[in-house]
Amino acid sequence: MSEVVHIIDAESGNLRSLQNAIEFLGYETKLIKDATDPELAKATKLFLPGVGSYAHFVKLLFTKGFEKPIRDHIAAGKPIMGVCVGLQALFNGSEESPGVEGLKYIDLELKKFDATTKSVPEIGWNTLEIVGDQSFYDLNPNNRYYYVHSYAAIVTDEQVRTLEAEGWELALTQYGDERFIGAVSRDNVFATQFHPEKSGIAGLKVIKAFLEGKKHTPLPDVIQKRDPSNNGLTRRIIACLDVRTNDNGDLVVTKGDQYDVREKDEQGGDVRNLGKPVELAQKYYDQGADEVTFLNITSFRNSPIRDAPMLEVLKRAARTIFVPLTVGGGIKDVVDPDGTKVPALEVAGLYFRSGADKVSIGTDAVNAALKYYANGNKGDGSSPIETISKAYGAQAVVISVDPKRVYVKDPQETKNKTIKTSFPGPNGEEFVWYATTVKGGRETTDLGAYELAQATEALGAGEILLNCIDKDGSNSGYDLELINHIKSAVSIPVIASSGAGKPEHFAEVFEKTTTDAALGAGMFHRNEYTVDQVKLHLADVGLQTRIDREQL
Ligand code: 1PR
Repeated sequence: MSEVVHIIDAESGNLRSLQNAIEFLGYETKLIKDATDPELAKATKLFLPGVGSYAHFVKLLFTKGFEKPIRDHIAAGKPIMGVCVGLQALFNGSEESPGVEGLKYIDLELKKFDATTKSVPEIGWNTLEIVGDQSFYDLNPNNRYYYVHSYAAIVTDEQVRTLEAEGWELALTQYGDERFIGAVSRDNVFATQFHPEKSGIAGLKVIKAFLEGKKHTPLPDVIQKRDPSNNGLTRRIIACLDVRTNDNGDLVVTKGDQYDVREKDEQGGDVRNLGKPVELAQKYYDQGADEVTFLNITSFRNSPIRDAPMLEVLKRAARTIFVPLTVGGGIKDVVDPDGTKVPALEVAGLYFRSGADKVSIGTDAVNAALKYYANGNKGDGSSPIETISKAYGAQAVVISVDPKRVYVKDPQETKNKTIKTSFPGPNGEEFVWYATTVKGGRETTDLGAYELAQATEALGAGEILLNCIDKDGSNSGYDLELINHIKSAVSIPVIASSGAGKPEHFAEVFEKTTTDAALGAGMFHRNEYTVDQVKLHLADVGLQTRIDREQL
């Protein structure tokens, strides 16, 4: 019988991915939801994962009575591993939640990253530097690990020396010009700010080393020099799967031209079928995709119950794919066919519990932004962006924007922000704004994409997935003007999407814009290029990417 590993479940977020990673390594997992569960005292190896806001998580630990059993576990010398906000809980407190005290094992406060020079949250793959002459728990400074957070234990040299003197082993991570604790350990306590369960094989090795009690490992013979470009993050490549039911009722990956996913009439007019969602997702993970996104493109017609196949897709994909998974389509308040109201927070919860790390909101984000402006540039707390972000953290809420170019002769013709375009309109118009659309491009609104991005950031979104209907499926490269336009609107990360047709287009978007990630769909589905070919090309032109060379 396999050994059971216990995970504290303060009900603050998705633990499915961590369970999947531990189970993939051959262990059984048991979630502990109740601090009085006798199994908790008997647990040998304990995980303390946390996502979302610091106050939310730490308060749950205290109110649900987990503080004492955690302290008893640590005092008994039994191994415990904190992940993300689980690491943060070991500190005194956080600037995020003034007055909320942490477990105070590490005498330091967490601070917010400076968003004036870089995107915040930090979302992406960063390295770490081990302080001292040996590594701990298989952390490898040549590997990349997945981070997603706005607050961190930002440290000075002096604080590092003090913590070392107190017996803490440290691995430090640099994001832009700020350096923070990426991993920390002392005696039986170990914690990582990054998500090992979302860091490919490199991350699984860290979990494995913890579970096997393999504390100290030699550092690699050669430690690659850190490349400070792009604030230390690799160029993030995302594979996107537009999923829908075809005319035979099967769930397929499809791909449109400017959002039209049906073959031409003379070819039968069927929904284009490019493969099975889980198989393709696995293929792209194996090829080195840094993230996989599933968009249920006709979800606005369905109820969450009838969306069950998408939940199943996620559950299956999350079992063997250890990079972040995003799911979009139908994240909104819905009414089931039997009349039951299901709030968006619950719909999102279904996806998180099935293994999604982020949800992406399209149509309903436009509704929320319109309401925000009508309400004097304020949210009222009721939009799905606000409710999901409050419960699961801003990093879990992606806004999927489906914009279309609108040409004008004079910026005065619209209340939306325009740009002077290098590609004038059909009548020589020199200015353009981007109209947002809803319901998969079927309806166009008079809200600009720039305005949508700003409103949704203010409401608590953590990332923008920036599509472009004019470019979708065109293989002609990204709309660089649109990407720069939206990047100038927000400080949250932006994912460039629509138009990628060859590896050179990825290089172009990273070189000519400050996009935080680039997404491709059709060129991968049609087997024209693989994700690793894109990464090889980026490496050739001097853009760093993540390559997971580890083996378990
Ligand atoms: O409005 O919250 O229910 O979400 C619906 C989601 O489905 C939105 O994220 C919306 O972008 C997406 N969607 C709806 N209809 C379509 C369609 O194609 N008919 N697809 C659609 C969006 C855009 C990208 C695509 C890139 C890259 N597809 O996901 O993968 O454009 O393509 P390329 O690299 O081949 O050019 P809601």
